[in-house]
Parts: sequence; structure tokens; C-alpha cells
Amino acid sequence: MGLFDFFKKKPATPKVVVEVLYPQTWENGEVPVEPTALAAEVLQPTPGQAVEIQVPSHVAVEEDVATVAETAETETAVTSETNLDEGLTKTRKTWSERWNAFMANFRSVDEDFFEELEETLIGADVGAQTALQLTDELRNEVKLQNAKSKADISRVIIDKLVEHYRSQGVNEDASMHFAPDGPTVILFVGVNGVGKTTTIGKMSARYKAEGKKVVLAAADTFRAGATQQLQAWGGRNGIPVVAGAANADPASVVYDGVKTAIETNADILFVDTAGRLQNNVNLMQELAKMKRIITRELPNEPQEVLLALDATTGQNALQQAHLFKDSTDVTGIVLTKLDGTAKGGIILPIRNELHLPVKWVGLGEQVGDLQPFDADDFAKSLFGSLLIGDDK
Ligand SMILES: Nc1nc2c(ncn2[C@@H]2O[C@H](COP(=O)(O)OP(=O)(O)OP(=O)(O)O)[C@@H](O)[C@H]2O)c(=O)[nH]1
Ligand SMILES: [Mg+2]
Repeated sequence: MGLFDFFKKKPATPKVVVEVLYPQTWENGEVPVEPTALAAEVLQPTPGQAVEIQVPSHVAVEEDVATVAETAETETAVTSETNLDEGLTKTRKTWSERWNAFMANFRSVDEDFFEELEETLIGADVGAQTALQLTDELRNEVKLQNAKSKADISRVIIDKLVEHYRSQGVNEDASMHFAPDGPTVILFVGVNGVGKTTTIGKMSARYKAEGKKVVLAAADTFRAGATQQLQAWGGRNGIPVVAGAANADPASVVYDGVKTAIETNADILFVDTAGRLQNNVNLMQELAKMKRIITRELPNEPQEVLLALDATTGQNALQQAHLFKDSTDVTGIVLTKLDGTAKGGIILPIRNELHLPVKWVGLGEQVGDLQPFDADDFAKSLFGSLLIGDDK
């Protein structure tokens, strides 16, 4: 496929309308939520209103009342989703500006040109290692193709960027894996503030809307308010949350979560974890312990250990990823907050240096602002805008 074909826009796909329903009874008679109270109270929640969620009796709950937070009025139905193209607006604008400035400076293909190219790529967050490698490859490529005019040079470089980006992702499996039967466990890891809890809120609503029975486990017992934050998401989306007392052993919450998921025939258990403990060693040990508990009860789980990385932190996110990758079997990355940053280029070194598939991207704070990552759409959105000089 040539560059031109690659950049041809796909026909617009209709936006998915996710109806987020309020707590409902489960089909098989297990009732995590009191149905009549719900019909009366939850269909029209007002900010701050309490929603009662009943969890199985063996589960210790810190509070069995989740509060519909201030955002309640926006949560009755999610009618819009932010797409990747919209989420990449800031990154694309910055890339275009840098690219245009770089090309405007172009006089001839000499050593200064390649140095400037390398700097431009580093400035676009592709990472020093990737920038160096690309520039080296381009030295040969420009010669090989005898590119001299501005247009030719520009095409050769973008061609190389796209080729490099695509080849790095060839063996990556960005799909989500599910157990053939029994609950699938999805464990979320990542340092504090990167968006783990928010992503669980969004992703669980999404799978619920697809008809899956979902349970959340609030295993971040370290940070005050962490459990309530997850309970608020559960309350808004009608998803039961298994929680423990403040400072309870997170592994005990994981255990209760797994038991609840098994006993209630849930399809997916999402496990939220703390982003900050006393130190990183503690954090990693705690994660290992949680994994052991899960695997002891469900030998093939967790199917997914998703590492949340905050795109706005740029190269820092890469360092965090190395830390987690070295001590946990991370199966994929959720790159959050792409909407708020010009650092979306970080996807390139994630592929090139980490070789972990980006499976999801966070594009905002609302329930609809999470998308499965589509590598080709990303390339079209970002590199395509350079090719046609379109800075939207
Ligand atoms: N703009 C934007 N904000 C996001 C996104 N994802 C999360 N956030 C915000 O980032 C902040 C932190 O998110 P949390 O979900 O609490 O992060 P966490 O990883 O659970 O943090 P800890 O529990 O402290 O470890 C919140 O204000 C979220 O609303 C996103 O994709 N885009
Ligand atoms: Mg959290």
C-alpha cells in the first residue's frame, strides 16, 4: 500500500451511542442492587444523591452507599464519544507547526539538516533513541531516493516515519483477552494520578453496555478517598463495587473481589490498585501478592495487566513503564490524557523501546472518553496531517 492510499480517510463510522443504565438486577436472581429503590431514586439522580448498592454478605464494605457525584447530571446516557482524531488535536497542531518550521528552514541536504531533523523529532517526543535511529536511516534513504526538492524530502521522511512506526507494531497484539469461561480478571497498575480508577470507570461501563456482567474491586486501600472514587463510578454506572475498610490489606479486597466475581457469575472483574505506597519496592511486592491471590483462585487469571501511563508526562511515562515492565507481566498499556497534551508522539517510543502494545487511549474525563487504540488511525491522524500540511 502506497502512502497516498494509506492516508485516504476511511469513511466516517457512525458514533457509538453507549446507553449507561443505572443499577439494575442481574438476570439470574442475584440482586446486587435493590431494584425498587433504584426505580424510584436512581433514574433521576441529582448531584450528591446516595445510591444504595448491596454486595454479597461475605464482602466487607467500607461504606455500602456510593454517592452519585457532582457529575450526575451528565451520566444518564453517554451520547458522544471523543474519537482519536479529536483527542490528538494538540499533538497534531504542535507536530504540524514544528514540521512546517523545519521545512521552511530547508536549504539543502547536509549535516545541519539531519541534526535539525533529529532535534525536531526529539522535540516531538519520539524519544532520543528513536530519533537517532530514524535520522540514521534517513541519511541513506534520502541519498537512495535522490530526493532534492522540498516536497521529495518531506515525502521521504514521512514515509520513513510511517514505515518505522508500522514495522515496530507488527507483532504486537493490541486485542483484549478474555477467559473462555468464568470471570476474566483485568488488573490495573500504574503510579498515582495516571488515570487507573477513571479508566476502570469508563472501561467497565463500556463492557457493561456490551452486555457483560462486570464487578469492580477497590484494592487501593492506601489513599483516602480511593474507594469512594471507584464506588462513585460504580454507582453512576450500576456496577457493584467490592471494597474493604480503610488501610485494609489490598490482597484481601482482591480475594473478596475474585470470590464475588465467581459466585455471581461475573464476566469481568476489574481490580483497581494503589499508585503510591511507601516506596516502589512495596508497590511492586503488593502487586505481586495480588497477582498470586488471583492466580490461586483462578489459575488463568489475570488475563490482562494493564499499565496506565499519563501521556502528559512524556518521557517520564516511558521510565515508569520500564519500572513496571521489569517487575510485573504487563500485557498492555492504557495511554491516558491524550486529549490534554501535545505529547502524543510518546506512542512511538512506547512501541520502539518498550514493545508493549497500547490497547486503549484515554481522551477525556467522561465515561465515553476511552477508545481502543487503532494504530493505523493514529498514523493517519498524525503523519497524515504533515503530508498535506493540514494543521486543523
Ligand atoms: N483529560 C483527561 N483526564 C483524565 C483522563 N484519565 C484520567 N483523567 C483525570 O486524571 C486524574 C487522575 O485520575 P485517577 O483515575 O484518579 O488516577 P489514578 O491512577 O487512579 O490515581 P491514584 O488512585 O492516585 O493512583 C483525574 O482528575 C481524572 O479525571 C483522560 O483520559 N483525560
Ligand atoms: Mg485510583
